[in-house]
Amino acid sequence: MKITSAAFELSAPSLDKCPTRPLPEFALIGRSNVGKSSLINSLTQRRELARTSNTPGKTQLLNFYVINNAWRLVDLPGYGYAKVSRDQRADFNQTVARYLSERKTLRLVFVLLDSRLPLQPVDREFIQWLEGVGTPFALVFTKMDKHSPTQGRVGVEKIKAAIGEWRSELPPVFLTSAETGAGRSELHAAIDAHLR
Ligand SMILES: Nc1nc2c(ncn2[C@@H]2O[C@H](COP(=O)(O)OP(=O)(O)O)[C@@H](O)[C@H]2O)c(=O)[nH]1
Ligand SMILES: [Mg+2]
Repeated sequence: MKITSAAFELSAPSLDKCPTRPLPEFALIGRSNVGKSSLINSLTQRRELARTSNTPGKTQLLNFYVINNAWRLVDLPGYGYAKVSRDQRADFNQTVARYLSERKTLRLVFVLLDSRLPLQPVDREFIQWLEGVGTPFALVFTKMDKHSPTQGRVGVEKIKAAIGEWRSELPPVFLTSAETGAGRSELHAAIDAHLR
């Protein structure tokens, strides 16, 4: 897939503020700092399209990016962030929940997991919730450059095994690094397949 254009469209605080022009959407979600914004930059090969930061909970809106004037990437607020008030968190959880369960144009959700960590309870809860909703999703392991290939594989296998404890079949899995661009072409191919 060739990325010919990538542009920020808008940030939405609620479902009724999301873009109305119907384009297929691919959403990224995961805990704060898992690498959502970095992956958007890597996928689009634009260094500063999505803001990356070290401040958990800073991205509290649904951020829409139009790619090739044909589809969107959607950077969703991270779940499980700590530095946001309880009220705000509840708000955003509800907006994200509604987006993930009601958005007609949503084709696939990329659930990002840090390849260096065991499956976190909040990740498990989210994945199980998403399964209940029935929205198609894939697992994207991030920061694969941060360890040796062997270490990385072991970590990923552990998380897959943890998910396999309640699922008979794993969703599609991608191993990525925003640093090296690993997994980019595989993700492009997955998006391409959903656009046909
Ligand atoms: N080494 C490495 N660092 C990454 C990678 N992806 C993200 N990061 C770093 O992790 C931090 C959080 O990334 P960010 O994209 O802002 O996460 P977000 O909160 O999920 O949007 C930043 O310091 C990034 O530079 C990666 O693939 N490799
Ligand atoms: Mg971000």
